[in-house]
Amino acid sequence: MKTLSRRALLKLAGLGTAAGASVLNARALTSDAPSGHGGHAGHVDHVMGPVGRVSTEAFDPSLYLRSFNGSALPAAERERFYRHTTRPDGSLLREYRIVAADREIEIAPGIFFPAWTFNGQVPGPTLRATEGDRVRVTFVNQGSHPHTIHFHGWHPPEMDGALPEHEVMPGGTFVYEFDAEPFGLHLYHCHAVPLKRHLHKGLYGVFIVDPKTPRPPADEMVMVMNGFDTNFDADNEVYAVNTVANHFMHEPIAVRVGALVRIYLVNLTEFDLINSLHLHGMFFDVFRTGTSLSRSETTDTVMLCQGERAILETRFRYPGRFMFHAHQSEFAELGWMGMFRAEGGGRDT
Ligand SMILES: [Cu+2]
Repeated sequence: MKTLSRRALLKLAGLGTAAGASVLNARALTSDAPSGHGGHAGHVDHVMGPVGRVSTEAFDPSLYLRSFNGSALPAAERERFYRHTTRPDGSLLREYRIVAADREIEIAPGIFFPAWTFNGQVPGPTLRATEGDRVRVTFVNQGSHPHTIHFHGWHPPEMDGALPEHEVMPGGTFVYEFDAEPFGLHLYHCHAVPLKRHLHKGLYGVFIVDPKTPRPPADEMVMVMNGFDTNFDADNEVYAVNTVANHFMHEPIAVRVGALVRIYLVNLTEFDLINSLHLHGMFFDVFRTGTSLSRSETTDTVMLCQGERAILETRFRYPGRFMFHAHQSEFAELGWMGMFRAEGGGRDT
């Protein structure tokens, strides 16, 4: 692919977000992009409207959204990844198999990124346990570089996956084992050096620890805010929630009016100091890091630092379409934008 600066991509992406359609046009990245001459004097070169779609065969952000412990996988595939057994005290032993592998992924129409993945996907699968469960993760490194898994949460130092002696060489295996605590919304990621490279290449995922007394039933979903540095200049050219730019503009998230919606929001964007989520037409309760059952604040925009996360809860009051996006306009224009579609409770649109 032609080398592409962030500014050039921003220019080519089509800056008209008023129509709710930001664009990442693969054709515009090549030298035969439309020139923008004639009748458009003074305008930057750009093409308006969504062009092309990313294949969801290898990774479907909509399936990832509501997949916990591989619940969206075919049974046989899920068995290879996850199983649990009950322990004498009633808690569970949860066993996972996570494999690091190099894989090219499509992040916007025609834009491929040479990712490093956990189980072939970015983000890696969402792990979910209840406080007090035992977690055992067999990590296999089939990638081309040394990797680790560093979990956020309580664990002994030898399980931290962060020191040079913790690195698992290509072809190697390591078993991480610890008790799931505290309850909250956590993450896991590779901690090999250089850290920012290993992180932004895609080696990260979400780790949810539920309180022993569960949160109220809700329509639950995971959103990982991420970005991709396609030309390796330590600056992101593509932003998304759940990896594929603008995916949820094309495939709005269906929710029910009046139902409790719970979003597990994690910021795994590298190179930018902060990221944010803004939801149109409504407010939500924020539970920062998910470590308390009392809300931290009620707002319509939450800002998270790198590695920071928050549980968001809300109920849609009106049927119809509601946009959500980074409130950093540049991120939104480069792919971090999506839509809810609320149905029921009155007039559907
Ligand atoms: Cu790594």
